[in-house]
Amino acid sequence: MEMTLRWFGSEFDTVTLQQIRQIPGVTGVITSLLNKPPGDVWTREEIQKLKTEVEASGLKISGIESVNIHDAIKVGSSDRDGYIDNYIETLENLGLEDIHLVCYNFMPVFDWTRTELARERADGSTVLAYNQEAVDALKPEEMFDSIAGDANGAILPGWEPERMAKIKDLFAMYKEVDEEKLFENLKYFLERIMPICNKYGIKMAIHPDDPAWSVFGLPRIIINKENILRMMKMVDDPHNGVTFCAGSYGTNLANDLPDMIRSLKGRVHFAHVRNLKFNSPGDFEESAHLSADGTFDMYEIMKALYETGFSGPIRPDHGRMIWGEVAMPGYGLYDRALGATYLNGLWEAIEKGAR
Ligand SMILES: [Mn+2]
Repeated sequence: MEMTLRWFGSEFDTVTLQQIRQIPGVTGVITSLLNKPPGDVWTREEIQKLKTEVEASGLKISGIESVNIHDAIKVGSSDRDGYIDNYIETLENLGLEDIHLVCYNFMPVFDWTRTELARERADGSTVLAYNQEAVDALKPEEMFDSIAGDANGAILPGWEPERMAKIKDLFAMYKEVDEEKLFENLKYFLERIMPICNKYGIKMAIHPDDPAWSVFGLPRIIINKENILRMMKMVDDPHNGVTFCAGSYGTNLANDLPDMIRSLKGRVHFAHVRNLKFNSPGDFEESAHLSADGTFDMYEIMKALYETGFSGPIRPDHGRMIWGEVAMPGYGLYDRALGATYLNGLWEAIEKGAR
């Protein structure tokens, strides 16, 4: 296991590499070229520049989150092959720069969905939260406006204003795409990229859909054990793996998180570990990482990772806003540093207990 933190790049992140470097036990960052539109090739020069900057701080790039998938690939339109070629070129350039982990998702239209970015908790901290009734009351095109005002001026990944401006066109694109079609298009994409992943040892790690069910009638497939195992089998290559995001799979209380990790042994390439506090099955908020603050048993989650021989990068996920910090919601320094330290503590205890 390697402890990391997500970092959006010096242009976009309020947290610096120097600050991340001072969190005990954090040795790498998970980063991205945030201003690259999906479908564009990441050049070697651009990747090198990012790498040089990260390494100058004493950290390393442990993986990319994300190289986003163009909608043409997700809907399977006739121009998808050109975008897949571009994706392959990006993977090749990453491989040549010695980067071997790529997180991505296959969610139609919306990336992760929350109804509140700053719900206040009893201790005065603010957190991201989701309420199904609030989603049911909104039209999809209102979703962006409803959350953009709380973003502290940050551009949320997956919620870029230029993308949201075209939301009606995006919905039209997905009109004929159901779950089966989405599986088919994912298979087509993976089969084409696997040769390059094998050549350069690049592990592809699909991020689950969040929340783990259909929103606004759009199909969502990476939501539970049955579907993720189907995906692993459908392209049965060790480079076809998952980002095990506890907070995303955990949105559905029917998902047994430690059991899912065990069933994915050898295919979990990257882990996002965080906790949720459920107020009812349709209403949850992103609590502190500590088991006692939320609904999940974080010890059991870390134990399942340990016992299945997980050796990839792990990162604390969305943190609370605390101590007056102003940052991109979920991505401040303080609570994620507490999360990393707590997860490192759990891991050390599990590791020493197993001797
Ligand atoms: Mn995640």
